[in-house]
Amino acid sequence: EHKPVVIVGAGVSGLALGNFLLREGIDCVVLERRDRDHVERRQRAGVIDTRATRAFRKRGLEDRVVGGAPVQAGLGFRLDGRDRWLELAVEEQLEGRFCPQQVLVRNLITVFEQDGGDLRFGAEVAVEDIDRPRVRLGDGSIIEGDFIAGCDGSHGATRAAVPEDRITHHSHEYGYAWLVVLAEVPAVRPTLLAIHQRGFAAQFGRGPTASRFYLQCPLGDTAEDWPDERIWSELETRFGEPIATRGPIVEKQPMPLRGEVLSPMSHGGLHLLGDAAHIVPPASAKGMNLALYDADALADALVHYYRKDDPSLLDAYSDTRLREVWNYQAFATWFTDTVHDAGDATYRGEFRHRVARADFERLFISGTANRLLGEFIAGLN
Ligand code: RFL
Repeated sequence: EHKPVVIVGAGVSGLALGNFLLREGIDCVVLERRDRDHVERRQRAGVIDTRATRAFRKRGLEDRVVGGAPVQAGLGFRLDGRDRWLELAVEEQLEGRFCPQQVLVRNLITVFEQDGGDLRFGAEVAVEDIDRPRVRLGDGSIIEGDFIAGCDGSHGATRAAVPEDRITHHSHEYGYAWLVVLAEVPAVRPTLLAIHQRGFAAQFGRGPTASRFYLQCPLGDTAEDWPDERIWSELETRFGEPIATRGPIVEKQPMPLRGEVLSPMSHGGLHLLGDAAHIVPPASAKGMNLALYDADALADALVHYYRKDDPSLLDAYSDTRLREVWNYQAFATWFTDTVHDAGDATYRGEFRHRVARADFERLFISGTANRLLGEFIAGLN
């Protein structure tokens, strides 16, 4: 008799895994501590890349789940206040979509419920045992599973349930922060990345009426240091052009940029996915996508286990995922450092500044460098 796969957390990784397992007829339950409204409103990422789109397509879910305009064939930079359009040579990149994370999450919830999935909101999980998988809910009830999928983010209960001597935390601080701003302003261009001596800035559309703005700022800055007027004028300086409309700012919060990897990602009957296992800075636009690749890989491994009685893919889950996670950490550190150092020379000095400029210019000169960036953006490297 099989027990369910207990999925902790209804973010992108938990909901994607739940839907994948449901399609394969594998029994699962998704447990989420917040209420539905909170989960459906949480605005974060904005791009589903090619590889993640294909994971939904492979299981017949693309049309029901992935919405939004196709991504562009390149990236729109402003270098020292002037337009520099970087055309990307990788055609496959164009299968990605501008899909705000909360739209994806809402679609995943709808489809999971339409297909008869067991999803419980307001269900805060405490992990009782990871070797004989067992969790306890707030009301004291116990759920046993064949496996626990830890999809509960970087402050969740599953990663914390692993004894310290069985897990290694690798972390990296970038040394600067981003002021993360959400405003009711339509994006003029789908992507705008400014490299400027005063620091990096960016604007990304989040649906037709909202934008995310990012402003590089020193570690330790608080939201109070950034009155709305200062945000707008600093954005205009770094973009080198006026902001057409200044709509209401609905959220602003400084976020130190960091990378983190927990190793291994599997412990007995517990497998970690998404932010529970690894963090990449938003500059890489890979956080949500890595969470989706994890769900894709774990679903494949579980199908193999249940259908063919073959645990080999499950046993290999951590090693295979970590190889790829480190590859994307490598991309994230390179891309993040390049777009910051190519602008502000004060953080890491004139030498790194010039190296970063060379790294940046190479993307326009070398087809090979351009292709490599395109592969990472598509998620196909
Ligand atoms: P999630 O989506 O945070 O979901 C975790 C869920 O677990 C629940 N939970 C629990 N449930 C039950 N019991 C417990 N004990 C629980 N503890 C926690 C939580 O309530 C939550 O619902 O994690 P997941 O699935 O790993 O997905 C990861 C992504 O959400 C994350 O990587 C991205 O949002 C990162 N990210 C970006 N990623 C991109 O790919 N592109 C971007 O442009 C991008 N921009 C961003 C971002 C993250 C941001 N923030 C706020 C961290 C911009 C921002 C500002």
